[in-house]
Amino acid sequence: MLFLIIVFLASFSSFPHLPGGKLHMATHAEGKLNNKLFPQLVDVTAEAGINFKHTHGGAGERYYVETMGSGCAFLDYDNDGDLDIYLVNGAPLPGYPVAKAPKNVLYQNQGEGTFRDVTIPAGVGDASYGIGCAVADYDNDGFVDIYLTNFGPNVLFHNNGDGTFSDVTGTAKVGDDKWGASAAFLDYDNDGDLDLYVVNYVNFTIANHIKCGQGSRGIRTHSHPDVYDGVADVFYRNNGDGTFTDVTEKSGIYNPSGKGLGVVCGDIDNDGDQDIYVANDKTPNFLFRNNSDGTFSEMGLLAGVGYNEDGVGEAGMGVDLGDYAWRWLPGYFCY
Ligand SMILES: [Ca+2]
Ligand SMILES: [Ca+2]
Ligand SMILES: [Ca+2]
Ligand SMILES: [Ca+2]
Repeated sequence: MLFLIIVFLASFSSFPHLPGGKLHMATHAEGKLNNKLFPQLVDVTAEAGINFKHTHGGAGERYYVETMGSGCAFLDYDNDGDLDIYLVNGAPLPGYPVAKAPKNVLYQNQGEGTFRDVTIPAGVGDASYGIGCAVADYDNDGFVDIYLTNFGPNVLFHNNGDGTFSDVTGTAKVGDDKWGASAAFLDYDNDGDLDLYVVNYVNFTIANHIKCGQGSRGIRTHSHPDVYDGVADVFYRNNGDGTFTDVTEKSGIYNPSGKGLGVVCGDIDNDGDQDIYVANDKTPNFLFRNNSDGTFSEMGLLAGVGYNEDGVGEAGMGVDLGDYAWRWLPGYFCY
């Protein structure tokens, strides 16, 4: 260990930008010099023109849905070469003033470090209770589209290519109405169009809300995920004509025990097709291995990624995929 530390320090002492070859922390006064060595991130939210504020829409009842959300996406919706931002928001729950109803927001990148709110002209100010979103060009027309996972019916916005979007949820048949958490586009059947995996969380509704806390002391808390049952995720096959077909059961994806919050796709076994990993909250995670015939086999337990090292389902909420060991094989991080 000592050797490693010496090597580490010695490597820094060789940098010509450090006076005297000494290692020291960057200060604001030294920012320009040391930014080359120690990149710094600066909060530019306000000066970039972004004033979005997320609200969970609660008024004190502590509905479970208040504890989740919300997602966002970077996307170049206008194909001008810079990334724009779409931010998902909550919605009024019982008791919350409707006059202050929040909406999702789309910011157009102006190309000079600033953004402009184009939500209204773009037609993407969905007022549903938003949880997450996924962006991709599902119809291969060259313009990225937006899919929203809501607490309530999901929404698909088709990019019209002229700065506006159209809600095509009904036509596309992708408006699953359960509590959607995340979604991912992937071409599971390698036919050239993107299919859609939708992660659903639990069966909580306003009607079946369970009050938690210590009522005698006037203390109200949000509930634990164990209070509600999981619900099955939904998997849609892209028909290539603007519509999708629900293939959840046919593909072997259906499993109502999962309390999903995150999803990532990738070819984890290097056999040429996309596999799916779902992070579940307090229930075993799913690893759906693509069988290359339109079906999947769930093998989270066998692959060692269903539970933690104690054999317990973890509070999976987000997930990413990467080759952390640089072996040209994907590895998972789940948290
Ligand atoms: Ca752009
Ligand atoms: Ca498109
Ligand atoms: Ca496909
Ligand atoms: Ca595969």
